[in-house]
Amino acid sequence: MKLEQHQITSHNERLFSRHQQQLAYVTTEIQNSALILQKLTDFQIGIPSWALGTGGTRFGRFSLGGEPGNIEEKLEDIGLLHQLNASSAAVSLHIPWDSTSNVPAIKAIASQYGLNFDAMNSNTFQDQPDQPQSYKFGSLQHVDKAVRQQAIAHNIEVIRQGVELGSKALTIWLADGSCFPGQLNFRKAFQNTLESLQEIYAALPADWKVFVEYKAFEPNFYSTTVGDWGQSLLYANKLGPKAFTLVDLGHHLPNANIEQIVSLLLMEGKLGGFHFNDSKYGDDDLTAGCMKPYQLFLIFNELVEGMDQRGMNHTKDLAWMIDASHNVKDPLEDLLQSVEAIMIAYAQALSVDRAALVQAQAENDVVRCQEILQHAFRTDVRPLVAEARLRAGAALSPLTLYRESQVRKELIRNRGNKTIATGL
Ligand code: LRH
Ligand code: MN
Ligand code: MN
Repeated sequence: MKLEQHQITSHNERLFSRHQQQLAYVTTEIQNSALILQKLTDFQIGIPSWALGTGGTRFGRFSLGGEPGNIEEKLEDIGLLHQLNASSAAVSLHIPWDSTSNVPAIKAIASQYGLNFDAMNSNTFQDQPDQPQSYKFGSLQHVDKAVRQQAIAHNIEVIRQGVELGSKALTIWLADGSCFPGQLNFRKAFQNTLESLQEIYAALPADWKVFVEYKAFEPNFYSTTVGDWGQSLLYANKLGPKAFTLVDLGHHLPNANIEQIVSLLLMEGKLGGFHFNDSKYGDDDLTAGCMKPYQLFLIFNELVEGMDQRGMNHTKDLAWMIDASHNVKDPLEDLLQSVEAIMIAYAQALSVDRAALVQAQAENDVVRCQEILQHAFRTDVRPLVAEARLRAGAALSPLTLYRESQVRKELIRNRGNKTIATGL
């Protein structure tokens, strides 16, 4: 389903005068609002193909209805999000959850909606029906070379599919690790994993990147073979210039200082991209910014500062992706909320008075440093984010328009009430 242009226009007309008042106020408050608007317009966030259906938990799943049953319908849903917010121009696929058997058709649908293919994800954390070897005791780390070879071949196949679609990166997340002390020789596991990654790296096209995603826990609960940013960085450094670390916000031990990690990875030129989400306990995969919006802002503060220092392009030089899963919300509404939260944090970080902060830091004026950051965080930049959307032909309030146009009802009418999206 697609929205008609007149639906967006009449929605915007209704909200316009209120929006104008709010915008007038914020543009007097923020010095560099023109620059922020331009950066917000350019900024695009990749939507994970696995977030478009209700995720469920291991205790159950409650179908929402109207969920996409194949990649074509997933692209249709992301196209709708992009129509609403003009900031969701990419999809991140997960193989084999997504089947790319009909590449020309998939590409045609993607270009019809103005979508690109962000990083491809491989899956060696589940056994597939016809595969000869099992990943029960790991994949790239496995003690048995035949298992490692199978996992390597899968990753190379994912690269091949990505090349056909026009993607430029592979994200590898491994469930590899151990559940009990003594189960694994850590060094052997590391070395096996490195050798396996080297074979995958050798298959990367010249203009591709590989992202090594780390996670401290789950499904293994004693050790994880790519357990933190240090281990991921070790692999990335040993692999070479096309290898980078990917930060998933939910993959750290409690209270980790993620913004400091981001700052140092940027300094080393080894930050590849993000999986945005939020969490209270573990890898909760909740809506970005729903629990710790200040942390999200602090992360963006480091990103803006570090990328500007290195002369990086805010939009193109990192892979910005969401990784979320929804149990009680309409996933499309949730994704609209996540994108909005990310854009807000980005705009706030862009509004930080950088020169004043540098000076306050040099003078060890701790109070002033805090005031500068919190002033930016506490300024309501939502009218700027809305204005960027308006200029791009999207909706002033995407969520309101989504509900007004009864999108879910229409999707249920088209796809049925008992639907299961492929994925988690
Ligand atoms: C692992 C993870 C990884 C997977 C996705 C489904 O927790 O974050 O990125 O590919 O979830
Ligand atoms: Mn992830
Ligand atoms: Mn995760």
